[in-house]
Amino acid sequence: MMELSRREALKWALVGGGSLLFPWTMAKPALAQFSPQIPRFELTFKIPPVLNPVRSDRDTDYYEITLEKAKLEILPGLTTEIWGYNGITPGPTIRQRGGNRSSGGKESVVRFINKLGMDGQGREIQTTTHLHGMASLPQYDGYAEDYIPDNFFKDYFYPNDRAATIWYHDHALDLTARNVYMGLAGMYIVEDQYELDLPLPKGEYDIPLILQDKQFAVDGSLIFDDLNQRSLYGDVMLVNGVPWPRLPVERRKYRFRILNASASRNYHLVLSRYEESQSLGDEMIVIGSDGGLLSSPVSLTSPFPTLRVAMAERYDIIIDFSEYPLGSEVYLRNIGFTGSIDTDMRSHTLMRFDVVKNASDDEDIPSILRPVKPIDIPPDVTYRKFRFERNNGQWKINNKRLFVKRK
Ligand SMILES: [Cu+2]
Repeated sequence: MMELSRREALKWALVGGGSLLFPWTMAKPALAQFSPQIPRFELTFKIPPVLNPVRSDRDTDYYEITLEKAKLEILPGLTTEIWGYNGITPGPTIRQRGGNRSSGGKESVVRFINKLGMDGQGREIQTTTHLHGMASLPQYDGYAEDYIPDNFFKDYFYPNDRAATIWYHDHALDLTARNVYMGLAGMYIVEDQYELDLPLPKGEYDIPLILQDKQFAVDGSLIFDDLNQRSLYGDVMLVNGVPWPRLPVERRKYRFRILNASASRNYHLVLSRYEESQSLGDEMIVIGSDGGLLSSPVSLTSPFPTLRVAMAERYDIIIDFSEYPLGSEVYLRNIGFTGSIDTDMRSHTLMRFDVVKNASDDEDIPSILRPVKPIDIPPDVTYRKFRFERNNGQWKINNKRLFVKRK
């Protein structure tokens, strides 16, 4: 496609009735406005605060999180209402000691208190919490209709038996996309003794990167328009809730825990020394995925392959900034389909790392991270086939529709 400036694109869209230049997912309503424009790579990178337990006993840590609305300054000078865990988005990070009980692993109980109240249409905001990646018992899994009523709480019990980067988010029937988009998402990190003993970057060098895209109205409010459950692509890229942040880094290794908490957007991530194009030889080393540490690290060196991160997926990566001279600017770019209404590539670049300080580390990424036992598949195993699709506006599995009785 031709490269068009924002203004030209708008003009052409008006001429073409909004249908010529844009894929069908970008229907007319989304074209009505772009988010307020802000300069990129100026806002300070933020790390969601780590939540302390309200109490602990020998086997269990107990946490409390309140779901509430808040008004935040996300775009400079504007106020945005969000629905957040403890009034922030992303919510606080839970960093939980897990794994074997014999080596210090603990269970956790998280009390989620619903103080969200009503949505813009005057309906009670229904919510339930799913801890995505935890093998929770059914009663703590956050089924889509297992609501926490307004002004009630629910205690969720988590075994923490596998070390991994996982996340908690709203899971309400039909409204998950909206509720997560409004802010109900947070990271939950399970660590065990085995992983803590490995020479991987820790503490301030172990950083979450929660990726989201959103669309804002001129007054700063969030626009949620999923085009009747088809898709939603924003034109503002946020990392840990901050649009296009810049992170000053030292010349050493960092571990980043990447979570795609976007509604529809897939990422094909690469590092680049250029803001709007690829440089060669920039390396990300993948050490973990949804299930925790990989058996061995995998090096991804630009331009290909890229790190593909689908919605809700997590990847843990190492970036060694000692590969870059002091003063370098390194961009985290998404070279995949941007899907958004922005035609000037702004959504292709998510954040910038500024290499500002000499440093050293003695972390040597081990060639074996965690030996993974292959699964033995018994010879008499039964195979079943599930076909997921949507037709005539209905979601179906094997051509059957789940019948849901609405109140
Ligand atoms: Cu999930």
